[in-house]
Amino acid sequence: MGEPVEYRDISAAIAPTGMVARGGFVTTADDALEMPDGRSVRSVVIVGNIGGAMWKRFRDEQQPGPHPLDRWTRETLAPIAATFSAAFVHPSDQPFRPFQRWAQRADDVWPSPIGMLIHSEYGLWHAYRGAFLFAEPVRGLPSVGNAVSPCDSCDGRPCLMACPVNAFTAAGYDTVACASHVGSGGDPDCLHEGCAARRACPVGAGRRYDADQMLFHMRAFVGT
Ligand code: B12
Ligand code: SF4
Ligand code: SF4
Repeated sequence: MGEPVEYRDISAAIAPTGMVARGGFVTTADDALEMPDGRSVRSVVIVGNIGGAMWKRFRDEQQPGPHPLDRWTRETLAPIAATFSAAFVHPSDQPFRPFQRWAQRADDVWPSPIGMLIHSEYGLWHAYRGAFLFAEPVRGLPSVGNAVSPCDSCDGRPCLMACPVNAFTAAGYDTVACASHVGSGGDPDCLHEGCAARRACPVGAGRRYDADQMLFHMRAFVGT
């Protein structure tokens, strides 16, 4: 067994990529997670992006071909995970790992009425780019459970009022209605300006993605 891994060292190794360590958690038997060599996973560290901090580096380094952001995040993060003897999983790896449930154990984020997790400072302008899986406990994980969701005290929940096709229903998120509006070019122009519901949220407005990042994600979503 090597030296115990410190969270602050993982965080420092990720920082130059423009991505950030987003906390971590110690697993339980219910997680039933295994390392590639069959050992049990003892702890998980989540990696994500906040606002546009990752974007310029991705645009500078991206390679031609399909799913350039998924490839770049994987090719950037997996070697960093390996230096800590951690396995790497990506949010698009199938079967899908429960990244949103993991994120809520790792950091103070909460489900918003529109499905995305909200952070009290970054609002809806953050996403997950990978998870490092460790066979050992990671030392110095940040504590969680110190804050409450901004949605609890949000006046009028403007996110729910902004969608032109009421895609957020009691039964869940209506992907078909959403994608057909985004592809139609109708007003509001969610394709070029980003999801109107997400933009209506006042929390973390200063972290909103720029036009290039917004269009990239919306085009990836509707496949254009
Ligand atoms: C499949 C998928 C989709 C599908 C279907 C989503 C659905 N609700 O049915 C499609 C392609 C439609 C989709 C769309 C989007 N997605 Co998506 N998606 C995923 C993916 C790859 C798997 C989801 C899953 O089944 N997980 C497995 C289950 C077991 O995990 P879970 O944590 O328990 O599942 C949670 C979610 O299902 C969530 N949920 C329920 N309803 C909704 C509705 C929405 C809109 C979202 C985002 C989540 C959500 O509740 C569950 C419990 O917490 C995840 C990554 C991942 N691995 O989780 C991203 C993920 C959930 N997506 C994400 C995002 C950002 C989006 C988009 C906003 C992308 C964009 N355009 O920028 C859009 C939403 C469209 C819009 N209005 O803009 C982020 C959310 C980040 C956050 N802050 O929470 C994730 C985590 C990916 C990432 N890289 O960070 N997505
Ligand atoms: S608009 Fe209000 S309810 Fe909607 S996500 Fe933002 S803080 Fe939460
Ligand atoms: S992208 Fe547009 S149509 Fe889709 S959920 Fe957001 S506001 Fe509604």
